[in-house]
Amino acid sequence: MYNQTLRHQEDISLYSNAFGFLRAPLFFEPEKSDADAVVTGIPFDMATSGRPGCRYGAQAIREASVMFAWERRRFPWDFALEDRMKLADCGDLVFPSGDPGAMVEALESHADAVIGAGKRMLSLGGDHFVTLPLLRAHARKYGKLALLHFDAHSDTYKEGSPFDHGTMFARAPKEGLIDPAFSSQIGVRTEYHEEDGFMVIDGPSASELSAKKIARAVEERASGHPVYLSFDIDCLDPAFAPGTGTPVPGGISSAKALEIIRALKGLDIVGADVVEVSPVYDHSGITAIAAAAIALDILYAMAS
Ligand SMILES: [Mn+2]
Repeated sequence: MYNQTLRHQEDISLYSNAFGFLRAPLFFEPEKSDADAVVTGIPFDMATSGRPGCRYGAQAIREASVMFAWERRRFPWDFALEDRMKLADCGDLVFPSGDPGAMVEALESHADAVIGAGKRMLSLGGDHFVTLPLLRAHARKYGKLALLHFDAHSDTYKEGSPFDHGTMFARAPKEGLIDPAFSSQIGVRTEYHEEDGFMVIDGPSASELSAKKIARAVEERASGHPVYLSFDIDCLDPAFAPGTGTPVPGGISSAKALEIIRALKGLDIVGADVVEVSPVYDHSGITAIAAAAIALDILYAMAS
């Protein structure tokens, strides 16, 4: 079993052996660990409308994350994550395959236990549908949330089955989990409707505006409310993230996404996920590497 010190032993190579996200220790009962933040993989892609395969996403992000584990104080932050946040990885959610309803039940009860123990969650998808049960658990603990949503799609589509990765942000306001009036969507470049009530900084605007300007607009919108950050990797242009189910050309770069996250100051980010990484469509692991960097900067933003 790993412990925190192993990560820093210089004679251990970064890539070998078993490991959690950022080589964090593996705890299969995370609510009993002394970690401040818990990483959970969710190997679920049954709600995908396009190309499947993101059930393998969490494992690919973990594997990519080891490349960032050697940096104690991550560039360009002015503190080291481990000085403010103890991290554990509880592996992947266990649920009966072929039963999306059972996944929802398993994820809600897992998230209730982790959040109930006072820990923050970083969840690695899986398809974007996993955000809905995660929002339910977070709203039970924190009340109505402000959503900060990075995506090529609004995911507010009204049609679809009960398990559809394009419908969560139509359902979440109806269930009272999030308030669009406090919420922002960054990078959308497919059809969306203003009457859904979100502040949308669309793909071209997100490329053109400065990261600071975008971050200030998001903060103003969410001010005073607990924030749930959901990052669909297809927010990035397919040049930076080809390994995803529903890629849409015209997105922001990985550099811009990192700049926006790093510019977020004083947001109370109570939970986050990075979803829709589909390694079967990836090349050279670039999508998983981008997702791992984004996930790590989200943890820094949580801790800042
Ligand atoms: Mn999405």
